[in-house]
Amino acid sequence: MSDDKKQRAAAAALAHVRPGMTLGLGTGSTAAHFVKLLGDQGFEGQAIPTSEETARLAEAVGISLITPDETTRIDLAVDGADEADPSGALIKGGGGALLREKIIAQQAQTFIVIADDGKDVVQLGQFPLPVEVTGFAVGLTIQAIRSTLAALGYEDPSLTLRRGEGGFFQTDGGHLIVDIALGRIDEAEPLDAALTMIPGVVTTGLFVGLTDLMIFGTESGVREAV
Ligand code: ABF
Repeated sequence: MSDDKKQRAAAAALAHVRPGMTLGLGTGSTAAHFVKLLGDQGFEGQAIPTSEETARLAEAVGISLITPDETTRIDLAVDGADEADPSGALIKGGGGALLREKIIAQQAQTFIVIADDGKDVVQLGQFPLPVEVTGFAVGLTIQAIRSTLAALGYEDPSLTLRRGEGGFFQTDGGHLIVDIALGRIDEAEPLDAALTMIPGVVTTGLFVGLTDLMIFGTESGVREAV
């Protein structure tokens, strides 16, 4: 069962936590297992949550939280993913927390990804790529995204503004998310760069060159990949 695998991956990540660390806490169900286990072991340190959802959970289990402005160092960030390829490139953002997750992952001294082994893929792209956009001129931004994708050889992919309760989904930062069904992504880094350059695009769910360790939960245990 994939939840057992997520639990195993989360438990294995605990071995990398030291007392006194400043941690980045990810978002999603796998990261939630990590947060709960951290609380259970009475973590003596401080943490920055990557979403309001994670903040609520961390507070509930007694983890001391700080804001990013209260520190100049994040020792370790632990987060989930929607897809991870052999190079450690990720698609994230299925949970809508990609902006804060990406900031924390990039700033952390060490970034560990925890996931069930179903997230371990040879090629990114089966999972629709989340792109966080501002609400202002969102139609024009979507047009610019389409043009950029066409220029990169992605023929007419479907772009969907993510829906939420009572309308369009809003991120913790008040932005919208466009999910892009690309099918396969051959060059993640240039795609991330090209999309991120578009005014109106806040960030993409492509995390390239940030992962230090991947821990996949399997039927019988965990498998690590760097
Ligand atoms: C979050 O974890 C998101 O970036 C990603 O979409 C999600 C994966 O969810 P789960 O751990 O529930 O599979 O970090």
